[in-house]
Order: sequence, then C-alpha cells, then structure tokens
Amino acid sequence: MESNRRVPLWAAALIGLVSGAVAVGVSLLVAGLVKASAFPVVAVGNAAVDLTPAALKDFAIRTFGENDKTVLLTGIFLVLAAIAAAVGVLAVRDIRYGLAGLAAFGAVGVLAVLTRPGAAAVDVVPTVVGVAAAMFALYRLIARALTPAGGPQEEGWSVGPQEAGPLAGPAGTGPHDGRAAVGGRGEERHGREPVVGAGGEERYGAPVPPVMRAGSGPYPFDRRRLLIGTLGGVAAAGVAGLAGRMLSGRAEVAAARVGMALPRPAVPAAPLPTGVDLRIRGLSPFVTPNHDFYRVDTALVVPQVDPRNWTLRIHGMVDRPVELTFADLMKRPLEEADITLCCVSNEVGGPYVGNARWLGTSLAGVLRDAGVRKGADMLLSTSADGWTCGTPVDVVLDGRDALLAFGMNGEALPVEHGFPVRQVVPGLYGYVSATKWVTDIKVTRFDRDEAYWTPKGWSAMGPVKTQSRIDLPRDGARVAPGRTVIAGVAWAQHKGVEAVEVRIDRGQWRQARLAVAPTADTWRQWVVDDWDATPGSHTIEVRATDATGYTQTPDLAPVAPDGATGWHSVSVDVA
Ligand SMILES: Nc1nc2c(c(=O)[nH]1)N[C@H]1C(S)=C(S)[C@@H](COP(=O)(O)O)O[C@H]1N2
Ligand SMILES: [Mo]
Repeated sequence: MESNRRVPLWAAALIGLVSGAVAVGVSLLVAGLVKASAFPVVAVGNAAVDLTPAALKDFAIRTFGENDKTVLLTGIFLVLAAIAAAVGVLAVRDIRYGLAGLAAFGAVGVLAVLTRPGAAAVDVVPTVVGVAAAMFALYRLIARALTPAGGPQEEGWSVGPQEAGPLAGPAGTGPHDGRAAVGGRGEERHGREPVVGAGGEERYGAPVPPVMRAGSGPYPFDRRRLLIGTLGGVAAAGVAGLAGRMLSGRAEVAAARVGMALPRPAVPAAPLPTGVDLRIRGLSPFVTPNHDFYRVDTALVVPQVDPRNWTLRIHGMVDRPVELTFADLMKRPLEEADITLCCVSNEVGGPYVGNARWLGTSLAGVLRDAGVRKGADMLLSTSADGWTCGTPVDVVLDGRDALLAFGMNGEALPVEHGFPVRQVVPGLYGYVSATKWVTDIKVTRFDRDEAYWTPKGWSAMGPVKTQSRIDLPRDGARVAPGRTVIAGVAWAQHKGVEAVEVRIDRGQWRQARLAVAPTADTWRQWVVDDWDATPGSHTIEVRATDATGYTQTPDLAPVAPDGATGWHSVSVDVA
C-alpha cells in the first residue's frame, strides 16, 4: 500500500480531479454525438432533485430562490470534485482502488441515467465512455507522475498488467506490499529513470547513462511530467466538453427560436386598455418582461426541443388519439390572452408571479378534436424532460383561455419558459397547469394517475389563492416623512380582484385605488397615494377581495400543500 507514497497528496488529488474532468468532458461530447438525452452529471443532479425530500426542496427554494439550481449544481460539482480527488489518492496507493472507485461512480451514474423518465439504453453510453476515458486518464497520469519518458513503455503503451507495474502496485505479487512488488522489477527499470542534470533539471532519453537520484526509489515522483499530463488532460476535457455542448442542439434550438415568425392570431387580445399600468417606479409593471419573468422548474439544464422534431401526443381516455406537429399546431385557430402565472411555492409577498401576453391555440379545442371520454377528470401532461403535471379536465374545458402557448409577450417562448410549446391555464398554480416543453397529454383520472408533485406532499388540485403584495415601499425601507406612495399588485386569476385595502399600524383599512384589469385572468396594480408618513417605524399590511366576495384571510398557511395564505406586510422607518 505504500508503493507510490512518494506522490504527494496534492498531486494525487490533482490526478483524480483531472481524470474527473476528462470523464465530464468526454461524456458531454459523447452525449452530443449519440444524441443521448442524459448527461450523467445532470442525471445524477436530477435524480437528486427528485429524491430530495419535499421539505428540503422547499427550504432550497426559500433560501436560494431561483438560484437553487446554481446552488445545487455547484454542490454536485463540489461533491464530484471531492470524490474525484479521493479517487486520485486511492489510485496512487493502488491503481485498482482508483479504477474500482471510478467504476462504482460510473455505476451510480448509469443508475441515475436509467432511472430518468423516458431513459433509453443509448443514454448510458456517455456515462460509460466518460468513465472509461477517466480510467485511461487516471492510469496515464499516474504513469506520467511516476515513469520517466522515453522508455520503451512510452511507445508501446498498454494497460496490461506487465506495464502497469508501479500502477498496479501489488498486482499479481501477493500481499499488499507495494515495495516488494515494485522492487521485484526495479532493476530493469533503472535505465529509464530521469536524469538529473547539472542544474537539477531532469532530462530524459534512453541513451543517457542512467543516474540514480539520490535517495529515490525506482519510481520517483516526476512533477514536471505530471503537470504536462495534467494540462493535456484539462485541454482534452475542455475541448471535448465544448464540442459536446455545440452538438447538444442548443445552437439549433436557439436559431429555430430566433427564426420563428409568430403568426397573427385569429382572436387577438384587445390592445391593453389605458390605465392597466399606473407607471409608478418600483411597482411591478403590468406586463412582466420575459427576461424578468420568474422561472420555476425541476430542470437542471433547460431542455432543448427543436420545433421541427416536436410532437404533442394526446391519448388515453379519448376517442381519437392524435399526434400534432408544430406545423399542425400553427394551423389551428390561434388566440392571445393576458394571463398571470404564479407558483404555489410563492410565499406571501414573494416573487414567483408574473403576467404575460400568451399566444397559442386552445387546449380545449385540441381536446375536443380528440374527443374526451366520459369519466376522465385529469390531464396528465409530460414535458420533454419527463416532468409531469395533473390538470383538472373540467377547468380546461370550462371556456377559460387554457392555452397550448408558443408565444410570450410578442416573441417565441423563451427556451427556459418552455420553448417550443407550453400549457398556460388561468386560475391554476403552475405545478398543476403550466407544463413547459410539453410533449404528451394523457387524458386520465386522478384516481389512476399521479403527477410529479403529488406524492411529494402537494395537493393534486391547485386553484390559485387570492393574494396581494406590497411592492412599495420595500420592507425595511427608510422613508422621508410626508406623502408616501404605497403600491403593489393583487391577483385572483379567473375570479378577478374586486378590492384592495391597506392599513397602517393595524389602524383603519383604507381602500386602495385599483388600476384597470383587462380580464379577470390578470393581476391588478393598486395604489394608496395619500399616506402621510409620520416619523417612527410603521407596519403596512394589505389584503385583497376577489369578485366572489372572498377577502384574504389573515391566517398564515405555508406554501405546502396548496399555497400560502396571510397578509403581506412591510415595515418601514420614517425619518
Ligand atoms: N416541464 C416543466 N414544466 C413546469 C415545471 C417543471 O418543473 N417542469 N414547473 C411548473 C411550475 S411549479 C411553475 S410555477 C411554472 C413556472 O413557469 P415559468 O418558469 O415559465 O415561470 O412552470 C410549471 N411548468
Ligand atoms: Mo410552481
């Protein structure tokens, strides 16, 4: 076990890290080449996301917000790096331990890949080839670190047990006595030892008379050769990774999206009435720009779906199963609708809500063409990356603007918002309605099928709860005394916001002035502009009443299982 203890720890860890990088780069390249959908790091990450207990996931969303994916990916890479470094350390002791470590790691990767929804056998190829490449890199780097160049073993490189001598450590030599194993063949290796020149420089070359380095054993650590090998490994990993990314379809999909001309809808939404936007600085604009629109999904990397290959299958409890292409979808009657989308994970006062003008075709229309059978009460929609969503059939068929949307605020859907096609259903939280990258809709029953979030403790039904939020002043703000604008947004999709009230320091409720709302499906801006702020600290609370007459309850409920309740409040210091 002490065969190669002359390799310092940092070098061993470096060897492992570079081998890991080679695994990642090569598997990215292979994933691009064979068009496999599953890149192991992401598959492991996605599996981790799916296996994460709901409570931890809520914590992550709460703590890291929309950065939760970055945090998770960073975490995964740190763990991977630690494992890779450990593999290097093991490998330096005995190459077989290192190879076994990589193999175990590959097995976990293969398992993660295969358990992804819709995984195919081809999806394991990137992992297997990546791990094989890492094994080769590990072997090569240790060889470089320990074996001088120019020797015959350089030319006829092979990983057979003979050449593996120092790497294999005790290979075939009995007990784990590395020294004995190495020593057994030490004599014949002396001729290939590095030559120490006058300036301490190492020179290589077979014809130079062998000079033993004082105090060194038969396989001294060769830092320079290791570092050169390291650079080679990193370069190879980088080139492979970049090539893989180019092959991943990202560029094609981006080009298809940019080149997409949005047709004119047969039913265009009326131009926004004047007065929908109070144009107050710091207040959420009525239309949320696409780049500011919140993003919530379980996809660690955004699915790249080329509209030319996209199809939507509608099947299950229908009379006529159909499969639509993107061209089929565009030929259908198109409509536009302003709809506010919000997330069940939005805390009271939280940011996961946005309003956009969506362009698409009626989901109900598509379902009617397929002929929904009696008894069906759920649409189980699936995204290109295997996420599932259960939507009540009656809600989709009740005449509201439930859409298969491909346009958002005048452009093709941004890729992270579901390009080429997503669902949007006013009045339902996103997790039960807003499937992005949708490719499959099974007409079924709630008592037969379950969507992604349901077994994780979220309600199968997700009607949006009436909510209001104070955007101005910000919580914790310092405000000058005198006239101060209080403003925000309120939403009760498909019911409509009827009134918003504000109170200061638990005093009398005052009616806020409401901006115009084009339909009941959007949020509504509101403002109180006659508050005379007096010095001191003050608490501002808001509550909305929807068109059914329901006023938001002050009772606090957490986001799980079906959406938070309570009044949003902010505290300000007036001075
Ligand atoms: N494919 C897919 N679609 C999805 C999700 C997802 O995880 N995967 N999340 C849903 C949730 S919980 C919400 S709130 C909305 C958010 O849509 P946005 O990211 O475009 O704002 O997408 C929904 N559609
Ligand atoms: Mo959500």
